[in-house]
Amino acid sequence: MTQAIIGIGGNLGDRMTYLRRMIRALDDAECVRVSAVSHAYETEPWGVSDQSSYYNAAVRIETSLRADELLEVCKGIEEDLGRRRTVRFGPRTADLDILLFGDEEWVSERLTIPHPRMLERDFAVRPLLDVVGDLRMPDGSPVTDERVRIGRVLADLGPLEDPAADNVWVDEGEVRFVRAPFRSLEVDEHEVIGDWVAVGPPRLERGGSNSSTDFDLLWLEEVMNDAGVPTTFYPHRPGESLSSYPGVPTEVRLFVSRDRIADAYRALDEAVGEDPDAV
Ligand code: PH2
Ligand code: MG
Ligand code: MG
Repeated sequence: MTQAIIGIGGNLGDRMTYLRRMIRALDDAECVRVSAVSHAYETEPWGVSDQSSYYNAAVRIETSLRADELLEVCKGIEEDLGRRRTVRFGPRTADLDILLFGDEEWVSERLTIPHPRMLERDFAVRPLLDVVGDLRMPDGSPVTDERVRIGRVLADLGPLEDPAADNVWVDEGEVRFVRAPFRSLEVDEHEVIGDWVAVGPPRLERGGSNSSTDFDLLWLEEVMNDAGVPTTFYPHRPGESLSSYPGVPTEVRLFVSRDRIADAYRALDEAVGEDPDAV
């Protein structure tokens, strides 16, 4: 596992929503887990002067990917979030830059880590210091805001939802996301295969396969199997994509035999018990 810091930002559309989507998309990516999120900052646009102010933040992740693989994940998210324009330093909805990747240094045509000009940029350094207080560059020198001179912070917009901090993701007042340990089981009657029916956390928003959901379902599988309730994944176990097109996500579902649903509820009750963290 490598700890990496990704600077995120944008200055088109609903900037706060784009920050949230970027964080969510990172946490949803395979082999990536968000472990801390900075405040959101409004920052002075730098580069092309005739553009509106940016919202910037930093995300700390833990990942088993290599840096060049992580770059592809970031590019994919930018594309999914509608980034089309390629004006250098110009306006954009979603920009994800790998600032630091463990203590690794990378220099290639596509990727330079640490991000070469990050220490000059208030919009990179300020959020970065939120997520890692005592941070060092690969050469051992500390990250400080002493050298910042461009892209100044105009406003501290306060904390963003942190998917690592809570097992409930509240998005614009709505509970969107529930993480293990969870105490209520949703039986999805729309997902039935023979005598099997799909179960999962009471997640209100269903989407493509994602690492957090995979994590939740693997946890649930363990709870069920420990209690002797058989389960099966369909179309494949989390992480074992059968697709020959890695970019095409498949939604992984966990199934329980219909005649064991009562046992499934009981198993979950017993497993979670008085766990104060369970939701
Ligand atoms: N990104 C740019 C160009 N200029 N200015 C601010 N304030 N924040 C940014 O993230 C930013 C920028 C190109 O990536
Ligand atoms: Mg950038
Ligand atoms: Mg970029």
